[in-house]
Amino acid sequence: MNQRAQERTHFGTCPLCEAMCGIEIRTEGSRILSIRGDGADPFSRGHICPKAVALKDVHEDPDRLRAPVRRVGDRWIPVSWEEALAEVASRLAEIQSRHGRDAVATYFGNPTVHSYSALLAGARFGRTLGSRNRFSATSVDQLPHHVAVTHLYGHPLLLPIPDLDRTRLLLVIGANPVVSNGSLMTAPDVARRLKDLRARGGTLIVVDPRRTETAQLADTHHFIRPGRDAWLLLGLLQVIFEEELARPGRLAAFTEGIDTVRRLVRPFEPGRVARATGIAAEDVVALARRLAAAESAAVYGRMGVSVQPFGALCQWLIQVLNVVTGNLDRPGGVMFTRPAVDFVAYAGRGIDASREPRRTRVRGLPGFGGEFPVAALAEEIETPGPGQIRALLTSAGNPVLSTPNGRRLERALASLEFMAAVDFYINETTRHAQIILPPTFALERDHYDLVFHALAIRNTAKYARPLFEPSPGALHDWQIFAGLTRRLEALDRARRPPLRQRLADRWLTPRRTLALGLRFGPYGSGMRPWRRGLSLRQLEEQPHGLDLGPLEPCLPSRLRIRGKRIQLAPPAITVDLERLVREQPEGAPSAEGQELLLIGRRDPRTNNSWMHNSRRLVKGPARCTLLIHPDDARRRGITQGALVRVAARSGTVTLPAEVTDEVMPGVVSLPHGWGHHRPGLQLSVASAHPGVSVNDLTDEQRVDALCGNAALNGVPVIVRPGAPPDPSQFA
Ligand SMILES: Nc1nc2c(c(=O)[nH]1)N[C@H]1C(S)=C(S)[C@@H](COP(=O)(O)OP(=O)(O)OC[C@H]3O[C@@H](n4cnc5c(=O)[nH]c(N)nc54)[C@H](O)[C@@H]3O)O[C@H]1N2
Ligand SMILES: Nc1nc2c(c(=O)[nH]1)N[C@H]1C(S)=C(S)[C@@H](COP(=O)(O)OP(=O)(O)OC[C@H]3O[C@@H](n4cnc5c(=O)[nH]c(N)nc54)[C@H](O)[C@@H]3O)O[C@H]1N2
Ligand code: SF4
Ligand SMILES: [Mo]
Repeated sequence: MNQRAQERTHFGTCPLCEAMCGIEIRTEGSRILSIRGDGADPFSRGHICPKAVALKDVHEDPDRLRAPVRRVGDRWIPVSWEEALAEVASRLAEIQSRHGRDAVATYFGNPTVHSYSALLAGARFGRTLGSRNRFSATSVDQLPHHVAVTHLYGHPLLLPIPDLDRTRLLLVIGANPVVSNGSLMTAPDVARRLKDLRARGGTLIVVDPRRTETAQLADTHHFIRPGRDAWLLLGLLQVIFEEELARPGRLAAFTEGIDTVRRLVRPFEPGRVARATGIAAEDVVALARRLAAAESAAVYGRMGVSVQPFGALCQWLIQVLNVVTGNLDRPGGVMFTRPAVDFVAYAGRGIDASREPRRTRVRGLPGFGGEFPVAALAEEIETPGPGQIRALLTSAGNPVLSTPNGRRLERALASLEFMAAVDFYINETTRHAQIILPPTFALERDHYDLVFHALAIRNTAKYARPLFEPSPGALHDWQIFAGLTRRLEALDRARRPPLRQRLADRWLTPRRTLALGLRFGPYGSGMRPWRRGLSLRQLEEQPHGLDLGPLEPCLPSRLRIRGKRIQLAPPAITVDLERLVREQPEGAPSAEGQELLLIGRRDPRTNNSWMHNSRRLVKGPARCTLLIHPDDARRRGITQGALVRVAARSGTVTLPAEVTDEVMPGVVSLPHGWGHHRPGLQLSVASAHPGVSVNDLTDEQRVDALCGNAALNGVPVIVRPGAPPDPSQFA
């Protein structure tokens, strides 16, 4: 045999964020020579960001676990897969038999959504486990979007997507796609697409408490006081109705409740809105007129308007604005996708959002889509009584750094009877596990974006074969979940479905499920039922992906609600207007007030909490800094680069200040995903660049009461010149 390893070129999809960039990877044997953008990918056209190259670092990372480990005291010792899987299954089953099914909780993190096989097998495992204590990163993220669109359109994934390449006006509220690369709007190379929008005479308007990288590309940027977006959105609607500018067009034929909206928004006149938001009344009026007059327009709001106390109200108002201006389901407006695996179409009728939700045991927070808000996790572990959580399985998540009040969650994790993690790093969360089950990394598995094709600004489909064979004995996420599911079934007859079902489940691997999903999808030319849709083979023959065309109007048929009529003013959401007026005093916080409002930010070289072990992503000046306006800094005697102490109800952190007028007065900003100073991590690079965790300041008691989503933005904090770091902080 030829001893020299062969050079190969492989085409795949970057699995790190929602942009689905095509990548070209050259390898020699098991070595990665280079990672570049795939110029032949019809969607991403060669674009990548610095993180794609760091895939190599994670792949080669010596800190990454390759085999299961068990914690003995503060040491980790290797165990066989058989032993590890058997122990996890039997401990979970045993705790459930003593304390009931709900005593075992699960938390699924963000990378789950980037792996179709983990998603499918994880869901199956959850059904077999049978606990209602399911949590995920959804409730520190996009939960309000799902709630709003389920009420309006009948399915949590019927999310209208900005028709970015054709729109004439894009209003971006609380999103920074130039850095985040777009979210609930898969749009690779989004910065170029935004520049193209302006080059074709279109308009980009950004509303954000920080003059972001996206704002710098915009025609207009408005600062807004954190958390006051609902006021702005209500004000825009008020002007549109007051000036008779509403033009729902063909949508009127299947939309009810427009008059209710008109009545509800009447009190929110621009003067009041200005006092609440800090945006001048004439700017509110001008913005409303512009939106109404645009040939086509898309209002788009993301994290800034989701993870705040009125997230669901905001997301509903954004939908309403798009409807009353006639921009829903219109080219250049916001449109529904038609993905090649079309789970919305298979769903029949979606979730009935008007049903009274299940509520958490301790605080009574509402559930949604079969899970509970993660802001309730720590108290559900700590509060004794029937239904108390005594064991936890986390997968692809790092809630100690990514959910509010990480300090409290850490204490709660340490008090569990048992914890297991499906993850390949020993990080701030998994260090609390007794057993860690490490799956293969993304480059060793096949890839299809089940979720993000359904959220993309164009219909495309792309399947990638694994770049590398998994190393001998390694298991994929889905195989770990299948193994746990099988063992739980074997331990307990009551969990065992009938034989026929079990055989079907065995046969229906994630890959076969994907193949079937494609076959039943809307694309393909075959007339025979078994030749319908796309075949997986067809996709395999197109390593750069298939372009299936621009988004197309599809209403009302695509609605998943009874009677195919949109109820624009669902009472379950509109009641929240009372809370808004009650809880948000109109004026600005008093000038004497010592408090500043803390917001988050993202950085081009981070991916939530877990890529800081890549040297190329952490090198250079520290990026975990507190942005503070010069006036606020001066008043507190804070100078550029000096250490500051930031205190909130949940805790205190100390970090360098970056004095800049890029944030508005009264607002400070900290990125999330840092805080690698905890003991017991196996993250040698990250631990040398620890930063502090913003979620040691955020508050698990601050949620959007309507849906339970964490209110991570707009946290009141006190900022003082800082002493050197307090050693107790590192305990
Ligand atoms: N580089 C990088 N890219 C990422 C990630 C990452 O960690 N790093 N994470 C990925 C993930 S999981 C997601 S969900 C997406 C998120 O994608 P985005 O939502 O686009 O990302 P953010 O940077 O959180 O943008 C939120 C914006 O809201 C602003 N904001 C804060 N509070 C308020 C407010 O009260 N009102 C208004 N109007 N604005 C406010 C912030 O200043 C910020 O600019 O990014 C993804 N992409
Ligand atoms: N304050 C504040 N907090 C935030 C945010 C914010 O803007 N501000 N953003 C929120 C958002 S949008 C999100 S999505 C969450 C993310 O929250 P999480 O999903 O809880 O956290 P991640 O940092 O994405 O952690 C991912 C974990 O998955 C592991 N991992 C990576 N790939 C795989 C894989 O293929 N399989 C398995 N099993 N594990 C894998 C990594 O090692 C890491 O431990 O954070 C949220 N937290
Ligand atoms: S933008 Fe997202 S998908 Fe594209 S290369 Fe960067 S991390 Fe990967
Ligand atoms: Mo996210």
